[in-house]
Amino acid sequence: MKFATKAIHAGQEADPTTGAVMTPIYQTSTYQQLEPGNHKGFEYSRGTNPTRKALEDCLAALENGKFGLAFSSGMAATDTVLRLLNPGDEVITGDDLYGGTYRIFMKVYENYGIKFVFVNTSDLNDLQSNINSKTKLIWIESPTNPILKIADLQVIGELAKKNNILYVVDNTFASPYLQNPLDLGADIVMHSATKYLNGHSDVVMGALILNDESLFKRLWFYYNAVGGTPGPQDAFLVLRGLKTLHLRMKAHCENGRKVATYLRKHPKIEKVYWPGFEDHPDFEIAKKQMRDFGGMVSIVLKNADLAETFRIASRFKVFTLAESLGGVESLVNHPASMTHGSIPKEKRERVGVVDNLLRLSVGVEDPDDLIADLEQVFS
Ligand code: P1T
Repeated sequence: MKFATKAIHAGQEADPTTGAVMTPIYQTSTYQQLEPGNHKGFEYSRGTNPTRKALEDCLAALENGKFGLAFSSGMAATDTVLRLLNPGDEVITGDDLYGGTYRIFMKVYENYGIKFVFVNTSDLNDLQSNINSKTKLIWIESPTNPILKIADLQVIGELAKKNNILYVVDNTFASPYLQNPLDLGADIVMHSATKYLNGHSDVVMGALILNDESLFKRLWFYYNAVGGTPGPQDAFLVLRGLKTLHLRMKAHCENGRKVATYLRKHPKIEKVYWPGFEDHPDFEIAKKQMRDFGGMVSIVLKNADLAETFRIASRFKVFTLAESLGGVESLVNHPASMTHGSIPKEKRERVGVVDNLLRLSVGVEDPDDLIADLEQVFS
């Protein structure tokens, strides 16, 4: 089946008891057993729930994987992967990352004796030269949050395989509509389903998708044992959101291109980060592994200090100043003080997360209204 058909149908059949076409919200914590162990595949909703199972099967289909696991947040999904590690292990990851991912690495798991090495994931030599016998995990965001750097997912996959290292790709910024890391060698795809997958900014959720059954069993153990799993109402909402993922992503990409192109010519903007520009340093890799370039655009304001940047960020009327991304509505975010505030200033500035950087999540409103909003902000 092709993407749009899977987005609408995968994992979902008419309800066997009533014929309901939409998967019901199975709002139950537990399931009847006729005798101990004799049940219909569902025992207790921390471990399994039919609404969540439909969502997990749909997510797996969209990422071309066999197994899907849904979590109560993207961070809970990340945490579950990190539980596979042991003290003394090393992780290679990117120098540009979501602030919460940096925080769980450095402020939670480093305390358990795990070492995190931050490299420029667009530079394969930097990545390769940091691999050693203790390296047990490579964690990649592509496009990165918020600088929109692109890593060559396939080449990193080959490196990971050769060195027997678990390889995870956080595919939140691209969504499975734009790229499928499992097809490029990733062992696990991670998502903040809060973003494009749900698409309506009304749920916080995470997901892992993978192919290997023994790895799935290890992850499922922590999923059930620790219990960071979402409720059925949220699973229903994300399942509904997925039905329009392909339509929304097309519109995000079109609007993203228009906004990025407009801003690039604007005299008040010093720099525009968007991987669809032919002179973006990673454009050729983006073109090779992505179907389009997405709706995330980051900008550096010309000659603006922190106070002026705050003034500009507060002036938007159609864009809303808020954390998060990937919803139908356009958002503007100030990474240095909001989403990436937990990264030390000197570390974030080294990769470009400066005080005068704003990140736009371009929504699916009429692009003329988005551009008119930018026009009034910068006039
Ligand atoms: O917020 P949560 O669903 O727990 O997902 C965390 C997460 C993981 N990975 C990436 C690439 C992310 O962007 C996020 C969440 N990011 C934001 C809230 C943000 O505004 O960037």
